[in-house]
Amino acid sequence: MATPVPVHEPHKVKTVRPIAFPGIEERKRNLAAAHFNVFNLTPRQVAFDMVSYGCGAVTQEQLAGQLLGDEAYAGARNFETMNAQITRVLGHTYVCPTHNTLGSVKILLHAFAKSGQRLPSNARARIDLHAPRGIELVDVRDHVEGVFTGNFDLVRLEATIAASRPPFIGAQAFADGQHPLSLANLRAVRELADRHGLRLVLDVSRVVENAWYIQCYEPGLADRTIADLVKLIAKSAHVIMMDGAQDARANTGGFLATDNPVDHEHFINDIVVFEGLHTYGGMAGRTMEMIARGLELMCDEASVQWAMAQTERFTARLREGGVPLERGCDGAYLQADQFLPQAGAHAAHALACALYQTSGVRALVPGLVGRDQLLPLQIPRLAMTNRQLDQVADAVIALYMHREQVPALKLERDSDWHDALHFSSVFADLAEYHFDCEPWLIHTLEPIALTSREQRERAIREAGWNTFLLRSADVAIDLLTDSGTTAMSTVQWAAYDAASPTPATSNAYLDFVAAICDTYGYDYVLPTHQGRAAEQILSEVMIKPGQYVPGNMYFTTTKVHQEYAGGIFADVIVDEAHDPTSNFRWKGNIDIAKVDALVREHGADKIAYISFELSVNLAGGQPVSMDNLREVYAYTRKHGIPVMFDATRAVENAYLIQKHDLRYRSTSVKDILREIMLYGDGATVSGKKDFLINIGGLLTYKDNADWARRSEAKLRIYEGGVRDGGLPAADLAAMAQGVREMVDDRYIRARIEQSVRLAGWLREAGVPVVEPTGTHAVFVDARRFLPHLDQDEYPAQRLASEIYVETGVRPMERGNVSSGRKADGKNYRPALELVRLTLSRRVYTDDHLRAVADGIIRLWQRRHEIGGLRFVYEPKDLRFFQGRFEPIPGGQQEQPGKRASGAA
Ligand code: P70
Repeated sequence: MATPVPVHEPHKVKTVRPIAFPGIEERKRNLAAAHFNVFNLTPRQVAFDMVSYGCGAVTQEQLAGQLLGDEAYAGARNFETMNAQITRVLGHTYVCPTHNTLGSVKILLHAFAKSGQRLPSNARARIDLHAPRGIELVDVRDHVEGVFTGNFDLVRLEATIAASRPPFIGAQAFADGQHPLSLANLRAVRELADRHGLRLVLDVSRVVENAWYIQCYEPGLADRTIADLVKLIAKSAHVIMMDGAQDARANTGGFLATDNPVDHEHFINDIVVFEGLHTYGGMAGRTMEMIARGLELMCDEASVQWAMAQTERFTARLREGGVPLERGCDGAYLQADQFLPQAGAHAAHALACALYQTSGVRALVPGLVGRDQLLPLQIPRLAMTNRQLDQVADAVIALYMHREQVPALKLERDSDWHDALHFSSVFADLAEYHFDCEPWLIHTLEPIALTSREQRERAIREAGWNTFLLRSADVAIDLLTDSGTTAMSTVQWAAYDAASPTPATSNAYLDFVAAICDTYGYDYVLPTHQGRAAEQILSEVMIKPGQYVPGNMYFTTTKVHQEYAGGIFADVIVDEAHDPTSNFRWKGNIDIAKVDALVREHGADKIAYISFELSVNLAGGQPVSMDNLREVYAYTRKHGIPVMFDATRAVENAYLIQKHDLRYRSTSVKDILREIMLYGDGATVSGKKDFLINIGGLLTYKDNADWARRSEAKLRIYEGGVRDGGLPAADLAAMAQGVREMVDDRYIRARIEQSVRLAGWLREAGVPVVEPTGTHAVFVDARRFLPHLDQDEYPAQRLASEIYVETGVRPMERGNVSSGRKADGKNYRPALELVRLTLSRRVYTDDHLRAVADGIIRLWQRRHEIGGLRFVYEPKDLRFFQGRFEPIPGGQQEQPGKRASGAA
C-alpha cells in the first residue's frame, strides 16, 4: 500500500446533524405503516441511513461555496468556476452541465444511441436506465480477474462489437459500486475503441475509490497521487460523465465532459430541450459551486485514505462476524439470499426490515426487481465515526446470529421497481440492538493541520512555550479548551439563519428566555456575551467590599471579579479535591464545616454569597453530589446567605449524578438539572460550554427581582441591550436551541464517556491522571509525570508544550502558572499541578483521542529527558494567557523533545 493506514481523521467535525433514535415499538409501527418497505421510511424514523448517494459530509469550504450562487439564467459565473475545475481535475475541456446522472444519460443516449442497439458495458446496475429505453446492456466484465473485477474482457468486447456495432462503449469506474478497473485495462479498452472508431464513454462518479484501488494494487502505480490517477483515468475516455452526489459530495448535479468540440456541440443543443441551458444544465448555481469545490477536495490524499480505511474496517468486521457479503467501494453489500435463505425471492427486503426492526439501521434495496439479491450497506462519505460504524456492523452481526428467526415477507403489491413493492409480515421476536455512540452525523468537516515535528518545534519556540500562544493553524487536535469550540447542529444553524436582528426585543431573546426558564426553572434571565461578563455583574451586585466569598475551589476569571468587587475569596472545597490520587466520587463538594468556620469567625453578614461551581473545572471536572447541594442550601438558608452557582458545566454534573447516584439512575439529566437548580438562588453560565454554542453567557436569578433589576442596569453599561446582553439575535437563537440539545441524555452520555475512555487508555499505560475521571477533560498529573522538576520550574507548563511537540495536540496548563503569585511575590504552588486535555463537544472522534493517548504514552516512556521552564515575560493578572517562557539552561535541554544531558 502506498500510504500507511491513517490513525485518525484528517479533519475535525464542524457541524453535526442530530440523529433520532426511535425505540423498537415505534420502529415496528413505522415498518407496518411503510408496508414493510424501508424505502418509505424518513430519516427521522431512522438511526443510521446506510446510503452514500448525496449523503456525504461536506467540507466547510464546500458549505461556504453554497452561498456563492450566481443564479444567472445564462453565462453563470458558477458554471465558469465548475468548468475550470473539471478541466483542472479531470482534464476535459468542454463541459455540458446536467441536473444529475439521469440527465447525462438522457443527453448521451439522445445524441448517440438508438432503440434496439446493444451496449457493451462493465456495469450491470445501469440496466435500470437502459432497458426502459430499448437498449440492451451486454455484460463484458472480466469475471475471472480477482482484484480489478471491473476490468473488461477484451475478447468478449471485441466479439460483441463484431456481432453488432454498438453506439459506444460504456464503462464505469468502480462499476456498480463494486468493481474497480485497472488503468491498464481501461487504456486497452480505449485503444480498442479507437481501432473500431467507437467512443469510450466513462462514468467517473466513483473515480476516487477506483483510483485508490489502482494506487494500492496496480503494479508500478503506488507512487502516484490520487489526484494524478483520477486524471489519468478520466483522460482515458473520449467522454466522461459524473454524478455530483457521489465523489464530489454535492447533494445533486452532474455533467458530461469531452475534449471533442463536435460531441460537445451535440450535447449542448440537446441540453436546452431536456435539461436547462448550456451554462447551468438544470442545476442551481450553488450546486455548481459545490461540485467545483468538491472536485478538488475529493482528491485530497488524506481524506481518501481515511474514507477507504473506514470502508475496509467496516467490511472486515462484518466478514469476521461471518456475514455473507460482497465488496463495495463505499461499504459492504450483503448477500441477502445467503443471509436469509428462508426468505425466498424478497430476501433483501426481509433483511432490510429485520435490520430496521432490531436496530433502526436502514439499508435500501435499489433499482429494478430481479437484478440481484444484494443489500448494500453503504457508508455516507465521511459522515460517520468508526465507533458508529463498528456498532452498525455489530447490529448486523447480532441479527445474523438469529437469522433463522427472520420471517419471509408476503407480497401485497407487485411492481418492476423495488421502491414500489408492498409487503405484509408478522414481527419476529428479535433481540434489540442498542447503540451507544455519538447521536449525530457529521454534516460539515474542517481540515486539520498535519505538521512535522520540525514545524512544531519551531512553533512552540515562537509561542514562548505557552500553548495559548500557538496558532491554531499549527495544531492538529486542539484540546486547549472546550470553550466556544463546539460543533453546532444543523438545527442550531437553521435557527441562527432564521433569526431577525433587532436592537429591541427579538423573538430569539424570548425563545432563549423560554428555554432557560424551562431548563433551570429560574424567573430572571439576562444574556451576556460570555461567562466572565456575567461574573463581573454578579460580583458587583452581590459583593460589598470586605465581604468573604466562599467557593468550592477558585476559578481564574471568577476569582478576579470577586476581588475587583472588594471580595475575599475563601476556598471551602472538600480536602479530597486537592489530592489528585483520591478516588472520592464527589470531589466538587463543599465542606460545610469550612463555611461554618467562616460564619462563626466573621458573622453571616460578612459572607456575600456561596460561589458554588458545578463540575469543578480546576479540581479536574469534579462533580458535586445532590446531597451536598441540598445540605449546603439548608445551611445557607438558615443563615440568610445566598447560593450562586457557576453553572457553566451543570449538565455534565447532572450526568455524573445520574451515573453514580443510584437514586437518580432512571431520572433524566434534564430533571436532575432542574433539581440541582432548586438548591441555589442564581447562576452565572459561560454558555460556550454546556450551551453548545461558540459565544454567549448567562446571568440568571431564581426569584429576586431586586438583584435582577440592579444587574440589568449594569448589563446596559457593560454588555449591550437588556434583551440581548451584547449578543446578536442569531447567537441567542442558536443558544436557545443549544440549551434544548444539551439535556439530551444520549448526547451528554456520549460526551462524558469519551473522557472516560481517554482517561482509561492513559491509566492503563501508567500515565498519572487525576482520579476519578471528571467530565469535560482528562487531567494529567504533571507532578507525578515529572517528579524530578521543582514546581517553580513549571512542570505542567513544560509538559503541555512537550505534548504539543510530540503529537500536534494542544493541551492547557492548570497549575502553578495559572494560580499566579501571592502578595509576597512568591508563587502559590498549588497542590494540583495539572495538564488539561479538554474535549470539545461533538468535534473529535475516538480515533483522534486514541492518537492523543498514544502520543502521551510515548512521552511518558521518555519522561526523564524533560526539563523545566522559567518566565521571560510575566504579566500581572491571569499570567497564563500571555506569559512567555524558555527552557532552564544548564543541565536541561534547550530544544523541546531532545535528549537532555544532565536532567535532574
Ligand atoms: C476554560 C474556559 C471558562 C469559565 C469556566 C468556569 C467554570 C467561568 C468561565 C469563564 C475558558 C478559560 C477562562 C479562563 C482561563 C482559562 C480558560 N473557562 N466559569 O477553558 O467564562 O470564558 O465564557 O468568560 O470554566 O475552562 P467565559
